[in-house]
Amino acid sequence: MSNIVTKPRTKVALKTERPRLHKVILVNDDFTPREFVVTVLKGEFRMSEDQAYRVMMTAHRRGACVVAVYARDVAETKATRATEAGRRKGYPLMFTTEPEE
Ligand code: TYC
Repeated sequence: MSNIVTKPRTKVALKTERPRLHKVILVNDDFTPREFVVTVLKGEFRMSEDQAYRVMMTAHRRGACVVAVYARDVAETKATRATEAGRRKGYPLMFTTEPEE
């Protein structure tokens, strides 16, 4: 008879998944002036005039455009602030967020 004693060892693999980044998306509408969209993009997302104009025109032509990706709370805060900037002027300007795949 075998008298080998084996001690069970439990190994816990510590795997933490990196939190998903969230996209901020600019949604087109028919009322917000182009120049105002550019101003908001520059102010809230630290874009140059050129970058902001391109993003605004992409949303204008295609219906929506990804502005940037951030950690979830940052994306939500920026989208809310940018949407409120439009709301304060009476524009329906809209920024939304969604998780990256
Ligand atoms: N479509 C608007 C106009 O013609 C401009 C605009 C662009 C508004 C992008 C919103 O996300 C937007 N005045």
